[in-house]
Amino acid sequence: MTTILPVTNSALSSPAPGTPLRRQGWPGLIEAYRPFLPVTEITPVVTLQEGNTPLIPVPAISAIIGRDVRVLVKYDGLNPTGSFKDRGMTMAISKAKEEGAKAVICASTGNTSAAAAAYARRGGMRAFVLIPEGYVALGKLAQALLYGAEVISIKGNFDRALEIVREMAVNYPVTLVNSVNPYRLEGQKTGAFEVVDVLGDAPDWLCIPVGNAGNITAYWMGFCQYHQAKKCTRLPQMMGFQAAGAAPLVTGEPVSHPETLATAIRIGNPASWKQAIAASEASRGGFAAVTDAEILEAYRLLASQEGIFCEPASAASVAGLLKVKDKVPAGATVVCVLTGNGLKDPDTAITHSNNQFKKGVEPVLEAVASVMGF
Ligand code: AN7
Repeated sequence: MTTILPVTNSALSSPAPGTPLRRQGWPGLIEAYRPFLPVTEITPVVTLQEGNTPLIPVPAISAIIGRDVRVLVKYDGLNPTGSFKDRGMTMAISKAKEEGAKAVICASTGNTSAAAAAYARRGGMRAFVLIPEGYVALGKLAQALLYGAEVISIKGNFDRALEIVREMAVNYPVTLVNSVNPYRLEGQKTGAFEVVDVLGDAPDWLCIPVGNAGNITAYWMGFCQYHQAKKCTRLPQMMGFQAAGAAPLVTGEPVSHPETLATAIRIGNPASWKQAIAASEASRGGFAAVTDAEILEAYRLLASQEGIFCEPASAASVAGLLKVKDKVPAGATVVCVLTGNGLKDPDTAITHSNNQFKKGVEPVLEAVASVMGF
């Protein structure tokens, strides 16, 4: 006979970091990291149990770098809506609800819109999303629509969309949930906490794709806060990578017409520009640009050699690491953040897979065996 144990509140409290039970009892990142977050007992927590994503060793990439460098990827594409934006959105939407908001708005290259839509609807709010027409990957648009967002596409790029929603939030009863909303970064900093909780300390390098520069800012906040709390003994060097056609932090100038196949980071004037520079300087890190060809190379490598499907923008972190691999200290531990799931952008995968499937084969055993080469 099976004994059914009563469900207790302990299943909802923060599990001890690093224990095997972590995943099983995971309550979402607000409950898991409550002491580090600006929430109170009256904050209505809107959660989809985001966070606690795997930190996966990538031996093929480590081997390319050599010199005993250990590379792991923080696979944040396994969050509920398929990107790291869920970390920020659980906080932003919970706080918006606490403040009585009825509607939220964001500009987005796609992932923010999907996360805002999911969390806002779950929290009982309207979600308005402004997207650049023709430059949002299909999966992201599908999500925003199905979650029930009110989607508006503009004949302009992300930077223009962000200007518009910032003004909208000043003039109309809608709460802005782009990363200029400080609660977004508070939620996103938990990515750094999780990396430290699993590794037992901060890595030597943290490689991260940079678009609007919110996430690099948030990770740095997280590492610094954990360092102050003595959860880690050191701080990582923050290495930010941008697409070559949208690399204002590398060139030092806003880009008025950003272009890259990695549409998630097709951003020319990052909102958190100053904070990102500060993080890079304080950590003795840096910024570099990677071409679309280099992004695609890393994207295919991750999938075909490691079994990890991320979206092109996410692969910029690995492309960047490979580009500057000779600068990695021997024996270093490097974490690359894979911000979004590859399923977000099936078009790019199919167009750039370098692989073909055999079409139109007769439905008989011999014909199938023959195309298999037997
Ligand atoms: C997969 O969704 O800006 O430097 O509107 O979707 O914090 O902007 C997305 C950005 C990296 C860059 N990887 O992060 C949006 C949006 C993926 C992304 C970034 C984004 P930030």
